[in-house]
Amino acid sequence: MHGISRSNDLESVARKGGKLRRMAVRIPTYLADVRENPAWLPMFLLARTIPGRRAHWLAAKQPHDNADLLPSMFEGIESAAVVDSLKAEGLFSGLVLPDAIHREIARFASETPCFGNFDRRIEFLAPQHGDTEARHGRPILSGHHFERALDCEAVLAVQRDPLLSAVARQYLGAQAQLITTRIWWSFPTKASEADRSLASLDKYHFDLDDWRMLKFFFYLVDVDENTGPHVYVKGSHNRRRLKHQLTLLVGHPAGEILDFYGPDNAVTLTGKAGHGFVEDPFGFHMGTVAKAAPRLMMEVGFGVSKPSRRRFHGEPVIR
Ligand SMILES: O=C(O)CCC(=O)C(=O)O
Repeated sequence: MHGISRSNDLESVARKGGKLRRMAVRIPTYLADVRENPAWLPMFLLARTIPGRRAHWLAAKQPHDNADLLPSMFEGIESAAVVDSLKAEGLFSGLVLPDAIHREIARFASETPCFGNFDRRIEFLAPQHGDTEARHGRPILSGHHFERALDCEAVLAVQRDPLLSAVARQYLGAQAQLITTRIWWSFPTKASEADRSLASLDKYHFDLDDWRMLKFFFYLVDVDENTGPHVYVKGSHNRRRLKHQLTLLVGHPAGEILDFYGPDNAVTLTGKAGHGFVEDPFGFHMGTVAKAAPRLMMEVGFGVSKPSRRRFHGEPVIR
């Protein structure tokens, strides 16, 4: 009995040490963010609390345009239906990219070198992932195209589609603006916990880059249980344990999340190439590590504040 409680004590010390380390490594980035934009600090401290968010939401301006009248590649999707689902669940799944668009982006992503593990020194073509790992002698979990994504006309067409901006304005308010566009590979590999955490994989977390955000995701290859599907916890965008509001950490153990929201609310999003969904990333979500085949994904993100020059994923900042 004594042995068990002692080993539990040691585990808890190790866990807390891990948490402190995770917070400590981010301090230089936080300081750079405050220096660049002092308004970042109140956001960073208060946007994780439900009252702070609700207060900020009161500043949302009503949009007056009707972008549903503009031609969109997402035929038959009404922005109001998407927004209703986002408000209720934090998630709408059911967007479909035209075949020509997702095939063009996938071709571009296979033929354009990407950067492994967010490191610009590891540059390779996705089909050469195995050789590249062997050459560098380390697992390569992700391959980002960074600013090169914007050389692909099909990427720009998705980014500029009027449905995306209409949904963003109706959900976030008239201040909504495009902040990120990225395409990236997630490769099956044996990655360390630190690499997985950097790639937002295998740990429920929420995003805290702005007071109010929205992220559109599109699969560019078929994604099943073995291809690293994205997971979202429905309803977690507007309900939060006090404990998870009063900590600087954004990632939490699956047990704590599933106990609070119920396992049935964790939706694993699988779908064919072209399948898309949109989520409020204040809700808990995560990617999972691909087991059998690489996943290629596109993200278009919206926020309401001046985007910081530093983007976590190194993608271009749209001004
Ligand atoms: O790769 C994924 O599915 C998750 C991405 C993610 O967590 C994020 O963009 O915040």
